[in-house]
Amino acid sequence: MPATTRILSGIAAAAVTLGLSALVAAPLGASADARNAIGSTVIDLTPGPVKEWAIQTFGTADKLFLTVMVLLIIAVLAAVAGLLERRRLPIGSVMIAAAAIAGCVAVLSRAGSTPVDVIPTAVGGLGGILTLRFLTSGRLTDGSAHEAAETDPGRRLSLAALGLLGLGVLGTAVGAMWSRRVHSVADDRAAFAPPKVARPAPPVPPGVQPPGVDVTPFVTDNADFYRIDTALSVPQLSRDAWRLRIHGMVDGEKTFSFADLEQFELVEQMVTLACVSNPVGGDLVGNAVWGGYRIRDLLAAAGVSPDADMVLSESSDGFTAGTPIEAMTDDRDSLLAITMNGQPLPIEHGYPARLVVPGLYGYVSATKWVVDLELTRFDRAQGYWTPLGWSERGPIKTQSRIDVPRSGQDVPVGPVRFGGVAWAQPRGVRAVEVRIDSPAGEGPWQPATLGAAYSDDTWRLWSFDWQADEAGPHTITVRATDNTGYVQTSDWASVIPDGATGRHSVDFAVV
Ligand SMILES: Nc1nc2c(c(=O)[nH]1)N[C@H]1C(S)=C(S)[C@@H](COP(=O)(O)O)O[C@H]1N2
Ligand SMILES: [Mo]
Repeated sequence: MPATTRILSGIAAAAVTLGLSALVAAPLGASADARNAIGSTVIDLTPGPVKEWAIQTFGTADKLFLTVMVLLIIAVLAAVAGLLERRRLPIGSVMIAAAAIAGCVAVLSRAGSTPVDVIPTAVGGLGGILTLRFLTSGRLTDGSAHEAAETDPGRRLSLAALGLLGLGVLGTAVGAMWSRRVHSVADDRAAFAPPKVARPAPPVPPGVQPPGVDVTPFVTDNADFYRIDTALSVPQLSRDAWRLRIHGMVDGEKTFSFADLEQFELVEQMVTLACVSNPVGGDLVGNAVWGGYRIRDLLAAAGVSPDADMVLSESSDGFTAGTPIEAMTDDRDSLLAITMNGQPLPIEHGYPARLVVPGLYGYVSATKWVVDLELTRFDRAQGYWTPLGWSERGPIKTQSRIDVPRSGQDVPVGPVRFGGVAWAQPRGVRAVEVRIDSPAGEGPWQPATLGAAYSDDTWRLWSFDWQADEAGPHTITVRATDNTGYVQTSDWASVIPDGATGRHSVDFAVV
């Protein structure tokens, strides 16, 4: 049997394994999907700096990258399994069995899995082994002596392997579509009419958006809002299935259903969320009106012990964040949010409920698909990112960004308006200054024009009118001053352990 046929047989066996397990997993849901479990385990086991590199390099496409990598690794292992499989020495089959067992272990190790969830992987593994045994059995080639020479037995074998490969791919696609149909909460979300808001967010004053310059919109559309999380498949949690358990250092444990929440006052808040992984000049920051219930009210219902100093929140897929209790209970009104810009939360932003805490990076506060709040202490518990090298506290740093000009842009000689955004929640932005340097020398810091302030928990847009008269390369740099009088530092710090510092600069040319 030629090596290419062996490799093809191995890959066909892997495809059958994946296809069969996807089909059997469809009715059971994401918790029974071994690829998902293995991918999530890989994410969890990846060292912090490598994760950070993936976020920096691929941004929101980091999961696509992981999926492609996993498929490549599977293909290589499958080729090796095919090459090693012999009629009497089934090394390839043993490899498939080992992979299936590893898949079962990964499935069982995920939050919320049950023993039934290993069935698809076991069935898939068995199917893969039978496929590989069949293709290497010689059943398709041995008969050749008796048959007319016109069907080349090698060709017959390759066609059979290709056919099985195609079936495997088809099974994977059908399984994925079927699973989405059965488990998607898109309909549940579409049917959700949020209750009446008792205290709407104050209206946006005129003048928040600088005119005549294409800076980021003051309110970020839900569709444009950055998304960062460790979820390989977006958790599908219906309002009926959702519960929030509040426990730990409390007077009495409480569990709320979604309907139970209506006993609390629904309030709206405009809050700018920021990711600790946002590099200087990056776009992992967004501003939205969040509607929800004050976490303070929910915690009060359970009665918090005075010794607790952390709220450890957990999502349905096992992500955790450790938030200082005062950030959850003081008058910044941290929310268990159920709406975003007047819509039910988008599924990828945490439907049906998530946390929104003004002033703290998302990794220590903004748990999406949140189902559990444990009152505990910083000396007893840690959130997801802390053991990976991130700081246990994550207050948002004073930052500013240039949106116009874009890097490398040509600016015609004459008057031009530049602009961007600055944030320092919960302190608020007091001033923004820009400096324009050219080969002729370093320019002075000059005040930018600030858009109207909405609140200290939201970003502020700025613009700067400039007369471009000297052709050639230029660099614009920005710095913000927050309401404590602190001027954004020029010292560069990496995003690890607690957020980047430094000043954003953009090179452009006057032409
Ligand atoms: N369940 C869950 N919630 C999560 C995360 C996560 O990985 N899983 N990531 C956090 C991080 S790091 C950030 S910056 C915010 C991002 O929220 P967004 O995706 O809605 O912008 O979500 C937070 N909530
Ligand atoms: Mo983040």
